This record gives sequence, C-alpha cells and structure tokens, in this order.
Amino acid sequence: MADDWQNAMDHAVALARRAGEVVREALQHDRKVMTKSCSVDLVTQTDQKVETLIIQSVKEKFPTHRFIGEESVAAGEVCVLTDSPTWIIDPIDGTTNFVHAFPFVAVSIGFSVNKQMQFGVVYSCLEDKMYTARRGNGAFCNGEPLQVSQQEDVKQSMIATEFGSSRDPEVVDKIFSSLRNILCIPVHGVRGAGTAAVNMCLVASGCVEAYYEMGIHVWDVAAGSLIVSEAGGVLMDVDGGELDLMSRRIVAANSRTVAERLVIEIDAFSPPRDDK
Ligand code: LIP
Repeated sequence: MADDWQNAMDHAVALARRAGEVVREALQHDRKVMTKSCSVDLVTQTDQKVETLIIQSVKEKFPTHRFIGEESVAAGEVCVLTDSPTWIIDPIDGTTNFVHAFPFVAVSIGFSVNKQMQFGVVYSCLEDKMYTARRGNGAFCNGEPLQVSQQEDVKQSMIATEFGSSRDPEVVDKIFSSLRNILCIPVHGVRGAGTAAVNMCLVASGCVEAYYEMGIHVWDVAAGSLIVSEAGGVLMDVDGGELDLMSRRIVAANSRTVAERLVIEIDAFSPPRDDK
C-alpha cells in the first residue's frame, strides 16, 4: 500500500506543477472575479478550472479515491472526512492575492487515509517553490530538507497570521485583540503571506516561528499541516487542545513552547465547522 501512496504523491506533485502553469498563465490576463460567502470571499474561473483539472486527472488514475475541494464544496458537495483515501484540494490558496497579483499564490493538495495525512504538496507557483512532505519521510522545498526554527523564546520570534475573510465586527474585534496581545508580548514582528498554505511552509522553513488563524478551512491547511510536522513543528488548536482539521482553527509552530505561549494570548472564537 505504501507504494500506492508514493504513486499518488508523485501524481500530486505533477498536477500541482501543471496547475501552477495555469495560474501563471491566467495572471497575464484579466481575471473575472466572483464572490462566495460574502463580498470579500473571492473566487475566479481559474480556481474552478484548476480544481476540475486536478479532480478529473485523479479520478482517472485513482477511481476509488474521494475528494474535498474548496470549489466543489462551494458548489454544494459535502465536506466530510472519512477513513477512505481522500484528496483535500485548494486549487488557489491566496485567491485574493491572485486577484491583485500579490505574489504569493499556492496550489495545495493534501492526501488523507484513516483521517491521517499521508502526504502534503504545496506549490507556491509564483516563487516556483514546491513544498512536499510524506508521513515519516520529512519535508522538503524543491528537494531540499526543511527544518523549523530552533528559537523557543517567543520574544525573539516572528509570527504569521491573517485577517481572514469575515468582516463581522465581533470576529474582527477578536482577530485584532489576539493580534494586539501577541504583538505586545512583544514578538519581533507579525507577517502574513495572504495564504495559509504558504504561511505554514514558512513555519516549516524556519522563516517564522509560528502561524495561527481562525476562519481557515480544511483545504487551506491539510497539506501544510503535514509539511510543518514533518519539518519538526507542532500543531494544535487555538485553545491548546488537539488540532481538528475541520474546526477552522489552527496554531502551527516550531515548538510546543512557542505554540502554548501564543495560545494564552489568542482571543479564540469558533467559526462554523467545515463538516457541519
Ligand atoms: C485563504 C486563506 C487565508 C485566509 C483567507 C482564505 P483562499 O484561502 O489561505 O489564510 O486568511 O480568508 O481562506 O480562499 O484563498 O483559498
């Protein structure tokens, strides 16, 4: 069975590269922007085209596998993670970046069996960085091994987060209160690439010590979660409990020390779950 997953991973890498070409080509043209849950939750024809390309190709090669895809769920497919081999796909993570040609846009493909991630592929397609991880085999960027930062003092740390796509004033207040608390620890700085997947790869690369966000979806973080843990990092919920990929909340850090220090400062809220 192990070889099957390696075949699937090789296919995911090839598909992510092909999807990246589609994204780069689309950036040369006008992008027709549509909205989903609210006026700042954006989608383009390229998101839909890339997701279709990936799902069709996987269906041909692995006809029994299941899918959770951002645009399929937006179109009404159920979002339930079962024990079956499941591809968890974000065709463009960083759609708002893509719309504005802000240069961090990723194709994210995670693969889970028995609700456990087996491999993760994040292709940051404008940087041409292919991040990969296979359970038990480490994490890599363009073939080079990744290792999280060894810095355990949060006051010497750089933290990544995002503002998300909710403009509900109560949610925005909690996002700002968390941000204020963390800035005032104080930390060296707070950054955000505009894509959860890339933020997680920055944790895995040691460029930031941690990333946290509330309001993300399973397809934003599935692949990145394995890349972080295979690079030596830790994952947890924003209340310090075990990570639940469907809960829409995450802390990904270089160490338990940094993660648990951030958890104290996060003003947590619970967005509606992905599987509800
Ligand atoms: C985005 C995430 C980002 C978050 C946005 C959005 P999309 O994913 O990667 O971290 O802040 O609200 O969910 O929609 O570009 O795939």
